[in-house]
Amino acid sequence: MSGLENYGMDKGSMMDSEDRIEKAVDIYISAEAVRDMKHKKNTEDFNTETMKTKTPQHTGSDCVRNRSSRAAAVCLGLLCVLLLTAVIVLCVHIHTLSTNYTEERDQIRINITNLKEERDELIINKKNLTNERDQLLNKNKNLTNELQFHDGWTYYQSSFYYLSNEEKSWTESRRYCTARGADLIIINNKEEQDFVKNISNGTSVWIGLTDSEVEGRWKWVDGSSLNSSFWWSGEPNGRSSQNCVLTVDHDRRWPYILGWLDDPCDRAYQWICEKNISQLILPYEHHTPFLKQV
Ligand SMILES: [Ca+2]
Ligand SMILES: [Ca+2]
Repeated sequence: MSGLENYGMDKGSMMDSEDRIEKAVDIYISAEAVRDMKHKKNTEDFNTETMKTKTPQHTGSDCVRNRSSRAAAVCLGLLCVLLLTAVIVLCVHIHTLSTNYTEERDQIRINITNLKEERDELIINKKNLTNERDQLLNKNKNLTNELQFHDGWTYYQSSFYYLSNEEKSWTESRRYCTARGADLIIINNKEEQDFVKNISNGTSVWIGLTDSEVEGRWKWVDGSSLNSSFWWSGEPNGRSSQNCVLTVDHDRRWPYILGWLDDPCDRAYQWICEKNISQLILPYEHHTPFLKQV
């Protein structure tokens, strides 16, 4: 009995021991599991904390880099746009300048052409003026040579006048004048009449006025009609018997007469020749040598 009991007891003890062992094992396993889980949890918590600690830093740097990259790209784009705009503006400006320079160049060429034409005209004008100057110098030389024979002639308002010392008929008097490239005086105005009065020195002189062609139609020796007249009172009065005119200024024979008279052309009086300066300027070979026979 005791043996069985012991055996029973031992068997019961053994079973308890096994249960305890199993329980202990279970507990151990549970503890290990709990420990593993705790360790795992701690590890996860650590990783989580690490992530929490590290993630913000990692994310901020990327954002900064991203922003910097975008800013750089934007700046680069703006710079490209600015450069492109500058290039376009520069090209337009260069094109405009080129167009302006082309127009100015063409205008300058036109001006140069015009200036060349003007220069050529001036050269021709200079040549013509030089020729005219030479001709005038030659005429002046001829005139100077003629004026060397100026004795007895008086210059007044573009004409030379010659008062004769001798007396001749109207026709002979005129012939004397024309033989010297002159003619009997033509009195155009009061000043010339007064001039004649001054140089005639109280004598009566033939002037170049006649109505020998048509009675009463007075004409000067150059064919011009009578405009200004200085007839003495009652003159002309000779009709067809008196066809030539003399001017009288306190002549000793008629001291009371002061003016023009018609008188017979064959009577002898002094006379006055007149030659306009323009006749002296005519080509020397085209007129009668002046004054050489005075
Ligand atoms: Ca008459
Ligand atoms: Ca008369």
